[in-house]
Amino acid sequence: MTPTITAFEASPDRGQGLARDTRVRWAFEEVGQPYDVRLVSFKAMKEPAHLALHPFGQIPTYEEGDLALFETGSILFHIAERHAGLLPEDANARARAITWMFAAVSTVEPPILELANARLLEGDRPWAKKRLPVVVDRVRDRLKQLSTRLGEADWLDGAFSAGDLMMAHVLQRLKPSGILNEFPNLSAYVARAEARPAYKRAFDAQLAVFTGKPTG
Ligand code: GTB
Repeated sequence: MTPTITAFEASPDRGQGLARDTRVRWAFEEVGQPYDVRLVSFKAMKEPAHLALHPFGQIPTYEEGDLALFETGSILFHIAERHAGLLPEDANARARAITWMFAAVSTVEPPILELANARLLEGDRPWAKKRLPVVVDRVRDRLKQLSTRLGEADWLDGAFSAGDLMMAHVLQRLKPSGILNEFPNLSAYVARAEARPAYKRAFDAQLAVFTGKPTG
């Protein structure tokens, strides 16, 4: 059965690939699993039919038969568990790759989101100018730690895994800020991830929603 995911009908990033359906599309492309997409408006995301799938009224969701999932961490894990290509066979290496998936969403993504919110949602608050450097420093600290761990390696733990997919997509959100460029090994890491054919297919598919032009 072909899984169906949801994505923004009109993504605020205008097809830059920053919305989280991109990471799910990318995972499908890495493992060669075809998928369908149902586009939803901001209004529909808050209505009962969508809330039944996603209690927080967000995208993406994942449906396959009578299984419905939300949260990209869980969706990626589900895809990676059921198909070869995103998690190593060796049990310990697999556990470490899963650890990087968690690290991406629970340790690296939060300060990056805080920065996005500080800039986009709170920029006009009276305290915004004072707070921003604190938030930027928090992101920098986290990137410094990640950069040290990655070192000169191509990927976080051996071969490319779901952990790298998640981490690279999380880091992409920083590109407009310029902070990523302060860490050349991390920008090279993201560029390496973006050069993967599977990423390109996923990116083109989400861009096609914005341009209205079919891919392929
Ligand atoms: N933790 C959840 C997950 O990983 O699945 C978070 C899901 C989430 O934040 N979804 C966002 C959403 O539905 C879209 S991706 N937001 C609508 C709402 O909450 O009402 C976040 C996103 C949105 C826009 C941009 N952008 O424009 O650059 C980037 C990322």
